[in-house]
Amino acid sequence: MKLENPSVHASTLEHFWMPFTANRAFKAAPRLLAKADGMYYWTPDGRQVLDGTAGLWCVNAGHNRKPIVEAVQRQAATMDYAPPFSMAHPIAFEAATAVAMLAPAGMQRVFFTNSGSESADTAIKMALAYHRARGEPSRRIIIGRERGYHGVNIGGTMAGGIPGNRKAFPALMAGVDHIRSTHDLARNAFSQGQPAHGAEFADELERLVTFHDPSNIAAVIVEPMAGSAGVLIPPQGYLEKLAATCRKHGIVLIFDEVITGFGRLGTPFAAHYFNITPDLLTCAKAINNAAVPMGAVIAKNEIYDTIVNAAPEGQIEFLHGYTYSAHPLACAALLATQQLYVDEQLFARSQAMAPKLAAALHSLKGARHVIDIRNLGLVGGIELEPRAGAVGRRGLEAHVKCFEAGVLVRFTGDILALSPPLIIEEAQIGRIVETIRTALQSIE
Ligand code: PXG
Repeated sequence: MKLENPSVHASTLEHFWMPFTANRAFKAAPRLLAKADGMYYWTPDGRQVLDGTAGLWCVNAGHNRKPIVEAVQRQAATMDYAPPFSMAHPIAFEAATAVAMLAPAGMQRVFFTNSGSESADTAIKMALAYHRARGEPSRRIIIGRERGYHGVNIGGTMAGGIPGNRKAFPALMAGVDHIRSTHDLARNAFSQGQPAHGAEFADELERLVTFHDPSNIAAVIVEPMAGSAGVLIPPQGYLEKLAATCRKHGIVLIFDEVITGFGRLGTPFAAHYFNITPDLLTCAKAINNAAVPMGAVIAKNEIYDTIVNAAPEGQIEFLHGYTYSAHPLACAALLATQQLYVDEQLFARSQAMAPKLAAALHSLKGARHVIDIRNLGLVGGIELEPRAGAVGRRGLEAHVKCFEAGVLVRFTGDILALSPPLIIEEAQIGRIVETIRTALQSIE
């Protein structure tokens, strides 16, 4: 059917209620992207913008890569959609196998979702279902961490630790508790890689476990490296302590790897980077280069076996799933993306470029407004001194100045974040960092 109402086609900004956006400010001065290729975006008026953020931490292979584009086109023309409940299509199994092959040993069961938020909520449900299947249904408390981000669905909102995201929803907040953030500027400012101080922040988990009693605690969910709340790098020894406490008390450890998954730290997952195997691992974004919405929860085989074997034969074991779980287009994009990661050895490339990014970033020490610089893998964080009485303004203004100068940099409050596609060249790293330096000079 042809749309007859011409207003449907008229270009207006008012109808789209934008996510995580100051709608009124944005619509007064929009920043739009209309085209992308490799390391670059283009604005509708044809201005080129170097992508320092891989979209939103997700386009790890670079934009509009031909093998991915063609795989999605082929799949769209072959079979647009097939139901995933008590039915399936072959590439769903191929896609799960590709992810399982990359995952840590013993974690070869893959549940598909459509986003990082859905992955967080799915993982929380899996942890609760697992304890129930094991005969310990009293384990219901979920422990997150201050400044943690696990998306915006109900489970992720309650387990998350960003006050602004939580404050309007007090009724959701029963049954959760939080350990403190590891951010410690006084001791760790300008650390390179993992900071030396702060392993003891993990001791708080032991305190909460004692306080609530282990028999009531289902899971701990943390980002191994927290991205969206401002690039918070785990102190040396911290994750090891968290994992040991979980193991000791039979608590399910969930790593939220929505940002760290698929090469961001130079390894398939942060679990490999830190050599710690969680019980559940959530991912999304770079799983298929963000070409089609997709996420996944990777479960320990034992969790799958426990839940599945607890149900009577012939009954659905885990009453959960999405209409678009393992969507054929998303699976096609996944397979092409994973092949591209292998063909171009992009995880190794990420590892090789990490020290170059770190050196360039840390050259900003002493630049105007900079109070900390953090790095891990192909991730950088630059913390700015907040302007008195206007927290967050400097971050926003730096972001806008960089965008006007042709470089896309992410900001969260007064922290600038970098997470470029893994195909980035050294000269492009230099350009990003010099653009930031100039932008910081030009703002108050
Ligand atoms: N977990 C983590 C660790 C994330 O970073 C999500 C879950 C949610 O994923 P979805 O696909 O539902 O958005 C994320 C998402 C930022 C920024 O500014 C980061 C995210 C989302 C929005 C902004 O860094 N990450």
